[in-house]
Amino acid sequence: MIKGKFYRSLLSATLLISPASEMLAQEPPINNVYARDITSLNGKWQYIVDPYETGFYDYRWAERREGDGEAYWNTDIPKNKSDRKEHGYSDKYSLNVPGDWNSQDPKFLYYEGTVWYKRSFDYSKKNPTGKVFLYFGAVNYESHIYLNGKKLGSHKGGFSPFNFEVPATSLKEKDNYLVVKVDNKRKRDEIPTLNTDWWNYGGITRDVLLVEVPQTFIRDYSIRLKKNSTNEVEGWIRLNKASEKTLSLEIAELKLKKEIKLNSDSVSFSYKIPKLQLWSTGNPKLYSLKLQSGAETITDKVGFRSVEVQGNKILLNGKPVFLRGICIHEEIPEEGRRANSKADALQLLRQAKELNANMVRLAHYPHNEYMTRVADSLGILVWSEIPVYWTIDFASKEVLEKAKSQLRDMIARDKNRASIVIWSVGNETPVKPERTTFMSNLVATARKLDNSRLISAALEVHNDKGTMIVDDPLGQYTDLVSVNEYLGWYGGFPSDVKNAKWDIRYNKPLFISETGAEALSGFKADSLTRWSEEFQEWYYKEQVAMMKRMPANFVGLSPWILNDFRSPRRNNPVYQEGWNNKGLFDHKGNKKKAFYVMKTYYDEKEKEQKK
Ligand code: GCB
Repeated sequence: MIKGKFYRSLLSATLLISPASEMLAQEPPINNVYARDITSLNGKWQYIVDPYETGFYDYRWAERREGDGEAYWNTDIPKNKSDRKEHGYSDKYSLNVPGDWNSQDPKFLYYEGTVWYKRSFDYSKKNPTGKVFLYFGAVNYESHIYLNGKKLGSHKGGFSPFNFEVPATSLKEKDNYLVVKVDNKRKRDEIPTLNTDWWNYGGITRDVLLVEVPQTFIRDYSIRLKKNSTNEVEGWIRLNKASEKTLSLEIAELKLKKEIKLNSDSVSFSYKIPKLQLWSTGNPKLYSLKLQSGAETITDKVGFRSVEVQGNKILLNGKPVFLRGICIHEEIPEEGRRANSKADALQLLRQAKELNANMVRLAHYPHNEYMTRVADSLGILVWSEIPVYWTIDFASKEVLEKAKSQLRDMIARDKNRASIVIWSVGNETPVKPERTTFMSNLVATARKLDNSRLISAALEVHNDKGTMIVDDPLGQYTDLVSVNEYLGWYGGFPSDVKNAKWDIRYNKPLFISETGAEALSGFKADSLTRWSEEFQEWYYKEQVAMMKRMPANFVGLSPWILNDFRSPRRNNPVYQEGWNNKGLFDHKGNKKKAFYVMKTYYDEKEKEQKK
């Protein structure tokens, strides 16, 4: 057993990239939060819509102070009959948490701005000496959190978890008054930036939990298959503070039970395990892991597998794998809302399975934890991405720090998910020197945080008179070269791909991270009619024919996209009406004609691989 070294290097990387502000959420959040002693604060929360941020700024636009009776984090109940209160929370105005606000009331459909959420709760600590954390799965985008009139802190980033320790003196047994200011205004120097092709769903979009842990607790841990091995697992465990504890680690099914002595805050381990069954898409074997420290027990379900690039192939457990992928937004189209539950994850990933996909690209931001956990259990490989999308401010150091912090949070939460094989640092970023510096920095950061997975980014390909040239300099840094290709939709006709040639300047695996065409479900016409299902079907037929002619380094694709999804950029009054209709499934879960073209191709590829 080696002591703490690995984790230290990870930690120093983490510290370097922590945003410096006393009020920011404590980092990194507690890992595997669902296995802790938790109390859900999900449910109905009262709200106030505050487009002018009156609850936050006074009439001179100065930030309101703690005791200010007009601040919306303070009680809304008049002290006496002559007291003037110009804000108030009421059951007349309530929103479901988790949930975006846009889908919950027509008045919120296009709303971007501030909404204050409030809920009261009682809480008796289970253990009088325990610590209590307030945990948010995600809030889009900027949040300020107040408990009983005191600010706990703030957080930026719409797709990352965060938590705050609740000071013992702030929590009451009865009638705690929790207020969250949520602002989803898009801003140039945030991530994502002003311009995206998805709906900017606002709100407390993921679970809210109170998490109780002992004074000394397991903050985080990592466990995985050791590199170049098929029967050795390695990892580390980190407590919240240095301690001379003995921890126990158990995988009962493998008859592995180890007592691990700690004399600092973290410890590394590695154990040989005969008869280890590897996790794969055909056999997503998960083992129950139990970690115990004093009175604290954490369980998890973990799989062990290897993924690597060899030459221009991707190997899963040493064997070449073809990625039969599909892109997915975190959205339930039937209800035009963000996905946020295990049932939602099952719905989306089962649709991917119907297509016979073995891989999903979770676009364009980290999805909720249910998605990656369900992917683990269904045996679906995952590409997970941060929302460095299109034209963020690549010259800004602050923006780079924000991107790194989102990258770190994504990796921290999901590092123990066997399904995740690719971390992506962004999508379709424009080729220019400062962008390449910025993005290569992210690639290096991702590698430092996790050297057991592949790193990529979706690049653009340019079409020079029918030759698809892949020469983005970012390709030097990534493990596989991934490109978004829409030949025949953005420019030309689907049949143009017939003569397409590929000129790939990298001897690396080539993955087509997007390709697709729109069709309004049920619109029938001849195949030359844009927006018809027949046009989309034709597009897919030509694409599939091209896939069959691709160079030898072609390792798979993830067409755009599983479901139609909402996007305010899509304003054709007949065929779009605020929807990007490139789904293989429509708004109601019906399959379009193109679905069957892809499914047939994936069935063939699967057979080919089994041979
Ligand atoms: C892309 C983007 C994706 C868009 C898609 C489209 O290249 O990566 O976010 O939604 O094209 O439909 O144009």
